[in-house]
Amino acid sequence: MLKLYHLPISFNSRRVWVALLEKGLEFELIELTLGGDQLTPEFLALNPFHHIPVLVDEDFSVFESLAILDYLEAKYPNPSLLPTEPQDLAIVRMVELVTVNEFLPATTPLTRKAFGFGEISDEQQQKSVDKIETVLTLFEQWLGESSYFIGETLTLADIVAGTAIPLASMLGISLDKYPRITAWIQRLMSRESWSSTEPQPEQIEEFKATMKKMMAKQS
Ligand SMILES: N[C@@H](CCC(=O)N[C@@H](CS)C(=O)NCC(=O)O)C(=O)O
Repeated sequence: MLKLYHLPISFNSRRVWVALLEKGLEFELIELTLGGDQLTPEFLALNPFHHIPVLVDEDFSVFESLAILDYLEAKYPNPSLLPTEPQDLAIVRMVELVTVNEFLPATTPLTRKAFGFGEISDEQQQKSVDKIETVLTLFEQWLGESSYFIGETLTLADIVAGTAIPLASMLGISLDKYPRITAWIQRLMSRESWSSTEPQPEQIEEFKATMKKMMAKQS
């Protein structure tokens, strides 16, 4: 059976978890705390960079969440989560990469501040907010009048962006200016794959405590 090494509050692993559910696959979840259990020889053999998620499929293991999503799509193509039309495929890839390379890094300083892990300057705060607003403006435009990024079909674009974008409002960035994104988030949250993988407040608190302990050890 497929095995997913993950942490429920990780955006990087939740996108894989949602894809497994959307594909209706059977899998086992192996939860790490990231409080040091990612540094064991057993886990380092799966990913020398000690990152979750890792997917193990019999004797083959994959790390890097976007590579895992591609593997799942190629190996278990039904239901399909990737379009074949060239422009649609380009949009899916752009949404995935803008989410991981632009949106999530811009949220990092704001998350650290919100978690009480450090202060940031007004300039840094504004830079992050501006970058997030640029992503939101683009996604609002790309969603257009459709239910999902690619018409009426859920794709990897919705999974990757839709498990990350709600963080903007949690960090105090209002989504009022983005009615299409707001409706799309509601649509996604009504899916079983989203509601059943929603991080719980106690899991967030537990993770904060683990991080605080690790930061104290490092200082
Ligand atoms: N680019 C990687 C990023 C994975 C990643 O950063 N995972 C974090 C949790 S969100 C992690 O495992 N951190 C533990 C560590 O660095 O030791 C992916 O998309 O899979």
